[in-house]
Amino acid sequence: MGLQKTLTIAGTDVSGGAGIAADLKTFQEYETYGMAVIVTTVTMDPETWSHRVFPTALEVVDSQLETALSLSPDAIKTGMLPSEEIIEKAKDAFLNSDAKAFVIDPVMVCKGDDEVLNPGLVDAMIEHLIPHATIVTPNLVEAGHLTRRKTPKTLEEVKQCAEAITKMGAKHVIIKGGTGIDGDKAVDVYYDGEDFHLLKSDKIDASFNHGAGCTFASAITANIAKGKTPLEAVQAAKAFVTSAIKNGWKMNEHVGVVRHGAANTVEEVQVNDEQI
Ligand code: PXL
Repeated sequence: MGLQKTLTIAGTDVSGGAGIAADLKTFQEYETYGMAVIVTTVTMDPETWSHRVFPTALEVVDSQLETALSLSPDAIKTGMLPSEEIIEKAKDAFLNSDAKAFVIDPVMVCKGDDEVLNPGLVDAMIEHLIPHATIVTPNLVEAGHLTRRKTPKTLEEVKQCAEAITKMGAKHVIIKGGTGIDGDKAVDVYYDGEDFHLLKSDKIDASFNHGAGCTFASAITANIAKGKTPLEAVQAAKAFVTSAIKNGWKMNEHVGVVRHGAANTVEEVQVNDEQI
């Protein structure tokens, strides 16, 4: 029997924690058939771990997309898209496919940094990606940039960002509050244009969490490809990524990565869903 086909259009993080590697590892954990279009290559200086970002030549992006679309992906996810042209190409790929979901992880900053590298990218995401998104998965900083507000800090501010993002055309949004919203739980806020759900898990040590965002969005993609609703998909994905973070490990003196498949191999964690 064939498998559901999940396509990521994203960057490759050579260290294997985030980006394409995280996506394919996660797709495999769910036994979907992972495929990849590499639009960026990110390398790290071995001494300082500062990142270098190399966009893929447009001709090479086009050729990869042509191949990927010929294989009829069931769900498409985007990650680090390095230019406005490539953002438009990702949109066209989805619109020219029969994929049932377009999952947008609006990667715009490197971890811990709240300066957007290229402000034009945010405009292009708003124009080309958000209106077609089945679900968008911003963290707090990205939610602020997408809605042209300051980074949301309270639950009320996060809810306002979620409403604004659905008004921009996204069908669903999950804002990853994580440990950044006051309270004793790690809270992510899901909104479908009508109802809010607070997905809560225990706050855990997140020292080794490189790759968490990519893992979460690709887990959502795999779950939707396999027939779950977006809400069921985020519930499953939050449990999956929380286990991955809890079991993260130190790779070197600069970075600690999530253990992508920990939910299947080490332990399951509990997520509570509260509709408000
Ligand atoms: O975590 C964001 C991210 C996404 N994609 C790639 C990355 C990173 C962070 O380093 O390298 C390719």
